[in-house]
Amino acid sequence: MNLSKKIIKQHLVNGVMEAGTEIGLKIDQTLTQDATGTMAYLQFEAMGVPRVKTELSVSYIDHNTLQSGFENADDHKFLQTIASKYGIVFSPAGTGICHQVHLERFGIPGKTLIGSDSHTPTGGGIGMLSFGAGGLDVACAMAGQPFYITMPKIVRVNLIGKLRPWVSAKDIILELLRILSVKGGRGKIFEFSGEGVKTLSVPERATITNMGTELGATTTIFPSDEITKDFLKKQSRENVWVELGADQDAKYDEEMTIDLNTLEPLIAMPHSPDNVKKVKELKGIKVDQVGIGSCTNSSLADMMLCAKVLKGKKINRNTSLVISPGSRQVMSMLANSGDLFNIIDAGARILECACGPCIGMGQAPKTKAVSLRTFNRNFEGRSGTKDAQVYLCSPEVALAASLSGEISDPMEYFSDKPEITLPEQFYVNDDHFQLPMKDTSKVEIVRGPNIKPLPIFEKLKDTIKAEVVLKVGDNISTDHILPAGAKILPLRSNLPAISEYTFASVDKDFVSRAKAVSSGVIIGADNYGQGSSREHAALAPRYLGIQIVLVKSFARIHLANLINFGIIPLTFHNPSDYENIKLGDRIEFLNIKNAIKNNTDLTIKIAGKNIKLNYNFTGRQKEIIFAGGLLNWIKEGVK
Ligand code: MIC
Ligand code: SF4
Repeated sequence: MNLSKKIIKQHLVNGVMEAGTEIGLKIDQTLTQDATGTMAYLQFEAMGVPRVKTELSVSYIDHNTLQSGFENADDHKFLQTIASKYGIVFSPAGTGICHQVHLERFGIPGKTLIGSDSHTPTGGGIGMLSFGAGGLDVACAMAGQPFYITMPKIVRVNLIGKLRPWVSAKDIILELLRILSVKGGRGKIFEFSGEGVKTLSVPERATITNMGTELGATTTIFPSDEITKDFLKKQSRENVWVELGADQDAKYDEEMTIDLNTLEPLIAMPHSPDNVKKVKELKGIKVDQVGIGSCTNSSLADMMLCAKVLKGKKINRNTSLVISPGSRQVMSMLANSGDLFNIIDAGARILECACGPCIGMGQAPKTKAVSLRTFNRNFEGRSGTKDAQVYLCSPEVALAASLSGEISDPMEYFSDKPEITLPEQFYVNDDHFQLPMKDTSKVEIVRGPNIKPLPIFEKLKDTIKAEVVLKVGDNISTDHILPAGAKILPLRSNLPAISEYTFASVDKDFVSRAKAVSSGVIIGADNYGQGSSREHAALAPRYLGIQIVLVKSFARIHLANLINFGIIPLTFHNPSDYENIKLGDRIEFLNIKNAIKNNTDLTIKIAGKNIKLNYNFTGRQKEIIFAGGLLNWIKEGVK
């Protein structure tokens, strides 16, 4: 058996391990972050469960830390108090980015983890089976419910050889993105094996599993071996280590091989993580801004590389370099070793240990700027500047650009690569975490005025008469559907306010158009809803009256979120019918409820032409859709 199936088997509470069918998994750990957490905890509260039923649940504050108004700090207080009330570990602002901190302090090989953040698969770096999910699914897991997914195909990624100096783990995942594209991983778990695995440290593995999300993968995982043991030992957590891996004769649904010896520095061009080129092909492009950090590349090893490379040098006068260490542990160790001095002295700007510029919370580049970032997403406008040209690359490539002021191949630009020797023991100070209390009866949950109650949605009607209020193309990300950034992110707890920004960067008239009709349909193409796990990208459209999203194909987490909020996700039976529908078309979905109930054909008529639609819902999903969403379904006591 392969490793993924071993862990799935141990946690399987519903279904069978047959690719394409629905399975329910017992979830051991959950994590939330503040931008999705407020909604997740409001939903958990509405379930009336007195205390979380997981082995561990952690609430991180890492996204909204700018505090440009009262909203963020109010949310932080709410999250702190609701964590105390329900037995959740609270990680306050400044402690670090959820995925980095979870890997350092909480993750356990062989356990299951779901997080209300799409990059939760970072945990696969230590052999955890971890999934990104909508906040409501995380709330359900905290209430002891299984987590439902479609049983994925398991792909073996055989790593052979060893990376050359100045080529990094980031280049491995960029190579996979180049080969497979942002939709190539859908419905699949990527399980790494082969002799090359032994050459990669845990932070390097975590860079790969983190960005497996960009493939659209269900998750990604590495075995738990001696290298994992050493990582956990350095974190004084050797006691949670177990050896885990695939059997010698393990079977996989698909296999692919990456030869590390032949890889060279790669870079993803604007505006998609799969728009990958060799760095040397883009040599000489002037660079205005460099960002090093995010949950992809902010480990101590990444930061030590920055310090060693920058020591005694000055960054280019026309290039701004911003660095955000991933956690307080990393920051403290950099301060203690003197490495922080080398980074600051070279001219870098040090940011808080948080998501920061990765989600447009500050550091928006100048007009038409070229910005090189070690982050994981470069969707148009995500940086805060619509016409900025954002590239994704390794810290090695980012450092070369910050010194030379232009895109440079680190293999040519630098000479010998400095040796990075990690300390035997990492500095551990868990006092920053607020641990759950036994008696929570006196805890008052504090709710600021930005925290609005959950909306109540109607049950599904028999027939839906709706109008097409938006038609979009391929690879629409949740950043398109509901942008983040310094202005909009603080409104995550306030659905009426945040819904005003739905599709703001795609079509500024969308909101008024959607409000003007009583029920709306969105037409999309391939991989609709890729990217983040933010359930607001389903909640806000539903709040604005969207009842159906009809596309060529969906991304996994967004599809689950649509169902959770009672929007019916449908696909074209014949993808070319996408061309036959236009904005303003009125569509009647006759007896849709009955059709779905009885699994009968669903057709609509547009301009005299019959268009056949596909759907594939499990019994559970049907009931959720009929109830008008998961929360209604739970309240109805169906489950
Ligand atoms: C992201 O990287 O897009 C985010 C911001 O972390 C999101 C979560 C969110 O929108 O709050 C994610 O990846 O799920
Ligand atoms: Fe934060 Fe960026 Fe990671 Fe999302 S991708 S969790 S915004 S650092």
